[in-house]
Amino acid sequence: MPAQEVNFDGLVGPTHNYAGLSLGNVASMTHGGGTSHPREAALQGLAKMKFLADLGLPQAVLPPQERPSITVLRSFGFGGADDAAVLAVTARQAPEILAACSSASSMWVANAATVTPSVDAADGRVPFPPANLIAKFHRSIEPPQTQRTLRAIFHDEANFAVHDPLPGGQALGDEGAANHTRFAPTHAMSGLHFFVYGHRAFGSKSDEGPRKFPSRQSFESFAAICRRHQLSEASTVFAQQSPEVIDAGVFHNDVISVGNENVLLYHEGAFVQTHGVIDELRRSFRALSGGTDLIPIEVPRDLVPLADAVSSYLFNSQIVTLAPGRMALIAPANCAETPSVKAYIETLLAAPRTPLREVHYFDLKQSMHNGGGPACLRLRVVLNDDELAALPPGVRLNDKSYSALVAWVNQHYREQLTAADLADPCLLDESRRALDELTQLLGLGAIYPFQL
Ligand code: SUG
Repeated sequence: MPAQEVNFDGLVGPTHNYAGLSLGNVASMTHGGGTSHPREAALQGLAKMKFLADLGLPQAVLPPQERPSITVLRSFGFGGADDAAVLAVTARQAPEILAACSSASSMWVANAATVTPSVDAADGRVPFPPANLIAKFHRSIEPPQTQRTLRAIFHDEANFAVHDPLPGGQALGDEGAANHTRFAPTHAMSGLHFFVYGHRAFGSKSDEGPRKFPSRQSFESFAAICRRHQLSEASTVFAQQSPEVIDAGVFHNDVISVGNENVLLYHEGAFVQTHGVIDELRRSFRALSGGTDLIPIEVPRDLVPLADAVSSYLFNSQIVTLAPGRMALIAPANCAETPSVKAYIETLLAAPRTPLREVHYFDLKQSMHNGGGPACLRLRVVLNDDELAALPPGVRLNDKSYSALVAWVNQHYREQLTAADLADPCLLDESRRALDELTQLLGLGAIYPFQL
């Protein structure tokens, strides 16, 4: 059956702010304490979605989470007569917890789940295991709402299976699709799944991991997902992310490599024994696809130093298929502003040996300042025609829904936010009003704690 890749992009939530919450994420660490611009952030994300939809690519949206999360604050014992009192007492006693519970981090939906298409699944359904995001407190509170949201959108149990997140704490730390790449000759065909982990929870030596920054994704979490999704051994390849790149600020694999169909763009230093990993991917892909060759594109250090790769977010570009054998790079504007990266992209597009033919730069600076580029903002879901028809139509992006969402952002989002604003009870009310209206726009019914 025909199938297409649908990009589900996370809408930036009304509390988008810079709290410096992510150790190991250089942009988040650098911009912590700055003033954010939630309206601009949401409009930048929508502009990227609209561009992809206009290219003829199926595009959909995922709603943000409710923040600040009063549910989580109450569970920590911050009490009061009403929600405004809960905010006030938290702001007074533990502003750092209020900041963490106010993050709009659910916008980076590449971390929402690890999705594999039904063509690869034993039971013929698309599985959605919400990532537990256990490595960072502010993200570890996302999975319950992620699960409710996914259940509202992928409600048709004949076609979709929304799982529980992995249990197991740190040992099973899971960051979702940010560390997973699927290769296939075309999206509709059976695929090879590439899982990149930062560490092994069991049996590894202490000198094998990164020294400066933590690794978030464990080998064991992806092994569990492979078992749950019943992926065959022949259809999976595992690789360890290089500790050196984690220490340079590569907190997810999608900051150092990106794939699409039969193409993999990666930095020379991305993996432990990169060349061995690429050989294994080539062999496995050839065997699984019945002879199609993988096209690995290695970006050498001497053309793009690691620091430029991290600051420009070259590898957090999306690669999308425009027509058979023709792909485009959807890149952050920062790439055009980084001389080594800009020159590299120009050379790459001029080379006839890859399907990459065009580049489109996007100003996503609001999200980028927290370490989220084009690829972080989207969750790729390959859906066949039946599965596509089972989606609530309101989540698809088209001219009409785009205009409605832009008007919705302009009506409800603040122009700017600072840390002090997070304690403002009006911000909570505004956010809830916005989300309540959004669920109606998207046709999702009640999904948030304040609506239930
Ligand atoms: O988990 N930043 C996110 C960025 C996630 C990017 N996603 C992918 N690479 N797929 C993170 O580190 C920063 C929030 C703050 O500091 O306010 C943050 O959570």
